[in-house]
Parts: sequence; structure tokens; C-alpha cells
Amino acid sequence: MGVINVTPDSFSDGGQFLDHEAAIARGHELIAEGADVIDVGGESTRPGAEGVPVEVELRRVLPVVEALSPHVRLSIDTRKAKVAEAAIAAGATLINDVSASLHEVAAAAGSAVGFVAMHMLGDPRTMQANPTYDDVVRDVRDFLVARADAAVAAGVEEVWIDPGIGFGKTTDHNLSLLKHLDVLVSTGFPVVIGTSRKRFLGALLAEVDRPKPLQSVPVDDRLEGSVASAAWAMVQGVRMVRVHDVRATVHAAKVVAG
Ligand code: HH2
Repeated sequence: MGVINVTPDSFSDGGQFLDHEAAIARGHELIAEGADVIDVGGESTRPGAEGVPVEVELRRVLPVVEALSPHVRLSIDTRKAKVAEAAIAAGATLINDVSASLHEVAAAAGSAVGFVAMHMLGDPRTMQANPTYDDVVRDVRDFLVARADAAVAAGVEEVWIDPGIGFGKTTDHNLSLLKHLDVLVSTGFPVVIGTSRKRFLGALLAEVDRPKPLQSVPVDDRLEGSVASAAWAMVQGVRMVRVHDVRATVHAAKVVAG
């Protein structure tokens, strides 16, 4: 799953694809690099981000969804029912919902539309303020299974679960979730994960950086870490990885698949 953020403020590609032509061109590039799904989002959910009004989000994403959906499976990354509905009307067939609450919209759209339930603690404005869990792996699994069961009960036929790396999680929480991906895989729901370029990689990679340890390796220097985490996830049985660097990840996937 390749990512296009049609936003001014996303943490890794903010501002690059706010222009519709640039976003559509990026989509064609990602398709050529091997993306099976393209995830289009019009609202940043990076830590500290403020929400955007529905009209603004619609204006950002709809032309991009319309232009790309004839060429590739289109996923809409949104927390808003109105945006999900409009994107489906424009050709999207997957709702990627970081709030894990739009299953009714997916159900109403019929069997061609799938749903991704992602785990987030709180909301993007506050989620990184001292996140705590009893047991992060169990808590996240229990939450996701409950949301996925609700989606199935509502009639959604294709339900994915996602641990929500970086969404109300410390570096240790993220690493525990990665280490125990088998716990999510064994629920039987297909698992999708997004580690690409994320902050925990910056912190982890800074520990081995020479000559002088940094606080965090910058976003544009996290490619190898991103690909390694995606390869690890695939080996654990994760079925889809949400990434910015499609070509490098497809190469890793090919090696994992043999
Ligand atoms: N991460 C981001 C956004 N959407 N969706 C799923 N299912 N899983 C994720 O891990 C995930 C997601 C955050 O990354 P990005 O879109 O690159 O940045 P921003 O939220 O700043 O737009």
C-alpha cells in the first residue's frame, strides 16, 4: 500500500502533494513501482496535528481518488464518514480509518468495500502525552478484535486490523507490537501495518548512528529502517504494509516471498 498525503503538514511528505496534479503524478509513480493499493489522505494524523474541516478534506482528496481509482485499488485514509462516502462514490474500495469507527459506512457501501480498523490511544492532538497500557500487545489486540468483530457484525466482508504504530505509543510500545505481531496475525483477521519513516525508527536508529549519537535520525534517512521493519512484518505474516517508499519495499517483499 503506497501512501499519498494530500496535506500541507504530514510528517514525511507534507506539502509535496497538496497540488492535485503532483498527487496524481505521484500515484502513477507508485503504481509503476508496484503498489497494489494507494492510500490517499487529506488530514495529517501526526502527533499534535489539528483536524481539518470536512470541506477542506473533500477538496483535497476527491480529485485524486477520481483520477487514480480506475488504475489501482484506492484506499481512503479518513476519520470522517462524509469523506469516506464521497471517496467511495469517486471509486475508493477500502476505508482506512485510524479511528476504527467507520465500519457502518463500509457495511452500507456493499461487499466491494473493505475496512481497516487501526488502534489509536486518544486522538492525534494528545496521543503522545504519556501513553500507558496494562500490556500493550494484549490491549491493542483486544481493542482491534472488538472493532473487527463489530465490523463483521455490521456486514463488512473484508476487515483488516492495524496496530497503529506511533499512535499513542512510545518507542518501546512500538517495538513490543512489532516483536509480537504473531499475536495479531493469530486472530485470523488480515493484518496491515504502517512503520514507514516513523519517529520510533528515528529514535532506534539514532542509538547506532556514528560518529556522534543523535536524538533522532531525520525522516529522510529512515529508508533502510522502514524497509527492514516491513520485511520483518511480512515474515511474521502481515499481509499488507503501508509505505512511502514503494519500490524498495516491493523489492524486500520479493525477497521475503522467494
Ligand atoms: N499511519 C499514518 C496514517 N495513516 N493508517 C494506517 N492504517 N496505519 C498507519 O500506521 C497509518 C495510517 C501516519 O503516517 P502518514 O500518513 O505518513 O503521516 P500523516 O498522518 O502526518 O499524514
